[in-house]
Amino acid sequence: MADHVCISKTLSRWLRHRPQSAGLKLDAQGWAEVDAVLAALAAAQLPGDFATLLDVVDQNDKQRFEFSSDLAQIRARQGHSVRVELGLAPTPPPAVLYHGTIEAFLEAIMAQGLKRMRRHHVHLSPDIETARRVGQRRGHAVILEIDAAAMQADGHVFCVTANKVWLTDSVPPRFLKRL
Ligand code: HQG
Repeated sequence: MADHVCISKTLSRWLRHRPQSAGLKLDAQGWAEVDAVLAALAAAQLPGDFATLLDVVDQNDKQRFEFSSDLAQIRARQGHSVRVELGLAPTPPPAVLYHGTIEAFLEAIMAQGLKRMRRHHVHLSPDIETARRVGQRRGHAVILEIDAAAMQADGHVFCVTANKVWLTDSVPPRFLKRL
């Protein structure tokens, strides 16, 4: 299992942020060749067999990765800092969404709104529990409620990933409420 976490963290780094650090190439939709990923894992002294990779993708706590239908390619479902086009269709959001952050960021967030920072999108959660988990990565979580219905009425576009992360470009302060 320790191996699984290590492989998952390594895959996140390669498939979202630094493919070149492992000699990988991502196509425009973020896909890498599975064979190249297995070779890179082996070169990094990690298990480089397909069965383990299948297991890591399947068991991943947040379902961060997906295979192409022919299992020849693999990509991260979201969270990229490298330029990729995930090909997600705009989707009407639920009336409210949530974002977990920490107190230290609040003043800036309430002044500027939620910005995508180093990622391609602002990441929003469908429920408070998930938002709390996201915020807790950094300390004591503060939960913001987002008036997604009003944002959509205002022309903001939302997409949802297969693992239920809602993505949008930015959230202006007027749509944010601290819970
Ligand atoms: C904050 C993980 C100051 C924002 C998680 C957050 C999620 C601002 C941080 C996914 C700001 C960015 C995404 C502003 C936003 N001023 N701070 N104007 N606007 N922030 O990691 O949402 O494990 O890029 O509140 O579970 O924390 O990677 O975004 O604290 O699903 O799969 O700037 O990443 O998933 O941090 O997390 P991040 P996030 P994975």
